[in-house]
Amino acid sequence: MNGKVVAVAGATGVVGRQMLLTLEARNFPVSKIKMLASARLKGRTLPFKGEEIPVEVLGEDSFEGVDIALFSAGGSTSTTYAPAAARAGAVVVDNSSAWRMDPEVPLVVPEVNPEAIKRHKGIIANPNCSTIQMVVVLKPIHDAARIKRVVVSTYQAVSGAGSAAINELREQTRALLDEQPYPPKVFPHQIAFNCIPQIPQSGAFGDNGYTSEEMKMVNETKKIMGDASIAVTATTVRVPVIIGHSESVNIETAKKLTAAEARALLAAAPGVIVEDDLDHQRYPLAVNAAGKYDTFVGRIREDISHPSALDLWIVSDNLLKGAALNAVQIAEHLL
Ligand code: 25A
Ligand code: L14
Repeated sequence: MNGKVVAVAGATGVVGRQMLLTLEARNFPVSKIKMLASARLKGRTLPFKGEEIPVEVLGEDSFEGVDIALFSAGGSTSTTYAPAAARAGAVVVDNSSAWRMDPEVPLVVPEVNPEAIKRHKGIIANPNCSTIQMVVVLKPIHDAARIKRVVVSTYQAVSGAGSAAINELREQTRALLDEQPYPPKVFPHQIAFNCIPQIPQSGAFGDNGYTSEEMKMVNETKKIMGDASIAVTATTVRVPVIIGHSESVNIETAKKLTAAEARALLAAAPGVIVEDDLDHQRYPLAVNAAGKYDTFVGRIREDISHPSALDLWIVSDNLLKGAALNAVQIAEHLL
């Protein structure tokens, strides 16, 4: 038995459940698993490797003997409990935004900056989902041609906002098809048959007019890539998709890359699959990326409005590479 004691904080959530499935699917060496959630879920059980494990209430005393703690229970929970877990001797991999921009905390995408992991002092931050799938594609392009500026628009799935948001899209779609009213609850406007340019749905806009999701893409990209000179602007949009974030990305480089050169660089990049066959109408789609570990890129072309820029379409499963898988990959590096 040289497996690890692993705790999952927020185990009952949409991301927490994918963490459990990913630990199982990748045969992570687990000697004991602790399922942690809020008091509301007390008495429930969750399956792991064929066993039903009782859900425990998350508290300061939950982490005795825990080696690795995966957190996905929101920012305020991580702010309160991640330091307690680290003090108890666990290494925390935190999915929330609470610690990401703390200069003492590494912000890691293993395909991009694995070397940052060893600088941790007990907490490692998992980046924002939209940022993760973008930087795995930016990294090989930056190494080859130095990125000067990125302009991105996202098309984000409702699962990023949790299980109540998934229910709202499903129930509202059904209601509207039946010509019944369904007033929005999770989202500020109707999400069925619509697009909402505000993520998170509950967040205020900043003084500069950007949302916090947009500013995460700006700031986290610079930190993960280790290059504050990369200029980024983002518009993040919620669309009526259940799983899979899509992104339209324009990348201006110092050195010109042809579309063929970019395609070759991306075909060799870890965690990236080029899906770009116009003759057969093949390009990345959210419904195909759902359930997959890779980040898919297509519609790779030279920007006709600029001498040295590319346009790309990037899609990945927001709950896997965007959250649970990236966290488990970080934990694998800790082994
Ligand atoms: O804005 P915040 O605070 O930063 O949080 C944003 C939310 O985004 C998700 C995560 O939601 C988070 O709560 N999230 C975080 N990182 C993400 C990422 N990288 C991400 N999403 C995408 N990508 P979630 O639904 O995935 O998970 C929430 C989990 O956290 C547990 N939790 C919440 N508060 C807690 C806590 N655990 C311990 N202590 C606390 N104080 C939460 O457990 C869940 O596991 P739970 O017990 O609160 O609820 C579990 C299930 O209950 C149902 N449910 C949800 N909301 C309600 C509800 N039932 C009734 N009423 C509700 N209002 C759901 O079925 C849920 O799965
Ligand atoms: O910062 O789609 O990780 O609502 C993840 C889910 C941000 C919002 C994060 C979404 C959140 C995002």
